[in-house]
Amino acid sequence: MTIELHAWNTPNGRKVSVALEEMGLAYTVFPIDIGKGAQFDPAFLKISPNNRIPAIVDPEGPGGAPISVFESGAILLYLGEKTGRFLPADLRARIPVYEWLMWQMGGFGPMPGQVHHFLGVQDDQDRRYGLERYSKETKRLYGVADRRLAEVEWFAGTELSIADFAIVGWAWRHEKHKVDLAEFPNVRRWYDAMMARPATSRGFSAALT
Ligand SMILES: N[C@@H](CCC(=O)N[C@@H](CS)C(=O)NCC(=O)O)C(=O)O
Repeated sequence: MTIELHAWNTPNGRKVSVALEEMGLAYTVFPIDIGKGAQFDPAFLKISPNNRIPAIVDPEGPGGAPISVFESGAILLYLGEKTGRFLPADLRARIPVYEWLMWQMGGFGPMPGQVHHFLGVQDDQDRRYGLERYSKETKRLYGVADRRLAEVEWFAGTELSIADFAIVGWAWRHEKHKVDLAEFPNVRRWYDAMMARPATSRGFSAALT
């Protein structure tokens, strides 16, 4: 039985399609058109009470019983636990995965997301204020990533992990939030390596709409 992926073609949705492809898990997409308010459908709210995509339903959850999971970070952790892949069993090796996953969830997503929002604001003064504030923070975060990737191959160190899947979902939109990867050569190297992976590439081309 395949995992249900309830998502849309957005950075948070793509994190999960990339992870499912990388883990070799079969899945069926249930598009949730957030432009048309499908995230407020009572059936969707049952599995995602925060009315945001993505969410998954795994018919073969723990103990063989179905389980639903919302919040992309929780989904990635669940899938990592389920498969034993891209989430090391050793606690010391797992800590950087937690660190960089939480870094993404708390900053490298919410901040560029605000840039996307303010780019569409009509009032000049409001737009300028928002873009100055959130572009600055977004670029700071790219700088943090760039320094990290100057030291290690993947965010958690020597092994590719769910943290990379979380971060690549947002890096995929770097042009939209006006970041030039030429300014962040280590991020560029990592991003190109991610995109050259056949499974990651499939995760980005899977139809989510
Ligand atoms: N923290 C959530 C954020 C999810 C999120 O913001 N999803 C957006 C699309 S990327 C959404 O569903 N937006 C619908 C809305 O704002 O009503 C996660 O990582 O899953």
